[in-house]
Amino acid sequence: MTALDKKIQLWGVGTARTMRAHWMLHELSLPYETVPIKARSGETQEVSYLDINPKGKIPTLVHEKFVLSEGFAILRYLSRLTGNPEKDSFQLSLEGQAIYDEWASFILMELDAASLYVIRRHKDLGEIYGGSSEAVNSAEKYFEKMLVTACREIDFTGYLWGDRFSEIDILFTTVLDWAHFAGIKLEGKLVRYARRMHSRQAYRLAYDVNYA
Ligand SMILES: N[C@@H](CCC(=O)N[C@@H](CS)C(=O)NCC(=O)O)C(=O)O
Repeated sequence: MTALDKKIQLWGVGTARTMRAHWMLHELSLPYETVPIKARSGETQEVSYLDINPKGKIPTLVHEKFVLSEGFAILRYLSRLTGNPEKDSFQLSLEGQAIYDEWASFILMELDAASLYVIRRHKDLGEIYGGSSEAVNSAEKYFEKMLVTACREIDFTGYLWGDRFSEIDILFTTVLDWAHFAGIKLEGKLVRYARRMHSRQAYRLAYDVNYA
């Protein structure tokens, strides 16, 4: 039995962060079981789930006995497990891998954690984390500034990193989707890039599972 024959289970649906793992599994055509628990439904705090992921967060991947949380770690694990999506020579180079790390850090830290998640915490989840229009306004401005600055030189007619589709496109597209959902207006070239990513079959299949 190879690692690829072992059962894969993915816990969590309903958010941009869970979408990342579903999308990757579909890109890789890996059969898996979805356990459709949702954020703030109480399901993430049930003892049976906390036994699997004590952080009480989704997504969590269970690959037979191996348990992994953090969406980006899940994407990296699945990529290493399968050797896909295949990388081009730039993507395999030292500089290419450094640029990968740069994009991943930027998307996860600046666009996700420091901007969109701040907006979510202090707007929709204000009852839990404290509502604050000041925090929301400043996070929106920060998001736009970071996005414009990072994207100024890029035409977005290809993939975000190198010449092949990668985990970076999954991170970036899900952040753009989240921003759109949060009411942030995106530049035309970003909208066109996101539409192209949305037309991938794996995106559509994952979307149906994640947002069913
Ligand atoms: N750093 C984690 C964050 C995961 C996270 O915060 N997930 C939220 C949903 S987007 C969650 O599980 N919330 C649980 C709850 O509030 O019940 C990742 O990127 O996977």
